[in-house]
Amino acid sequence: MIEINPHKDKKLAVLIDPDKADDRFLNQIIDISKNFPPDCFLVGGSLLVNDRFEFVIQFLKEKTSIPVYIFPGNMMQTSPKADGILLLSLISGRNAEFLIGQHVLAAPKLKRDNINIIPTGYILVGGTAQTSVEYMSQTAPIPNNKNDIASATALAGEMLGMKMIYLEAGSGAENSLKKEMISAVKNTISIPLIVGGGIKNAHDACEIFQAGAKWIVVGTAIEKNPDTIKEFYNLSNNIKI
Ligand code: 1GP
Repeated sequence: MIEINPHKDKKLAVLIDPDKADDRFLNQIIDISKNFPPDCFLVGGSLLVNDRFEFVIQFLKEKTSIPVYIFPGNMMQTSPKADGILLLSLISGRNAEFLIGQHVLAAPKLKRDNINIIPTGYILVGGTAQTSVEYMSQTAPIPNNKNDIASATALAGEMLGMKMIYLEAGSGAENSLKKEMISAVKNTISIPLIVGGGIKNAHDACEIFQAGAKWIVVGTAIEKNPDTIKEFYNLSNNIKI
């Protein structure tokens, strides 16, 4: 993902949860993306109940030329059909399974698949309600007012060789992350910062970009109304709305 549009300073990733993406939704996304293409699609989810993961990746690959990256909820979510994978290590947590265990299980297949791997330090930040990631990973998120802990965690991730830091409020979070925390992390690291969770509109996104995020990830808002891709697209391309 790092090499996608290297000259753009604000990038939009649309998160597709295969369980929530029926054929009608996917076709809507493809239609809108013809004129308002996001910089990439991310595919994945904390828990996938239906068997649509491979299908969604293949569908997106066949219908668009927009890069498709896997955003794995666990290491069963891999596919050679994707352009790459964010190899997430949940560095805010202390659950060895999500720091390294799942990666050991997936490594041989990822090598066989010869897939582009982006080592990503994944930092979960708490909000008002427990999120799926928090529950599924059985890890405590960083409190959302502890900018120093978030910054030190991100820095440790960079020092360990991560290529990106993903600051996550959790899918469907009531509020997106506070700009003070985003700025603090941004000012501490020199690798690109991705921010996601609870971004509902261009106003939220604008604040997050201004605070220093290179990428925003939007899922729920687009599931609720696919047309919101247009406003996120305009913002990430510096087009006045
Ligand atoms: C979840 O950050 C992403 O991992 C997207 O969150 O669904 O709230 O947009 P939303």
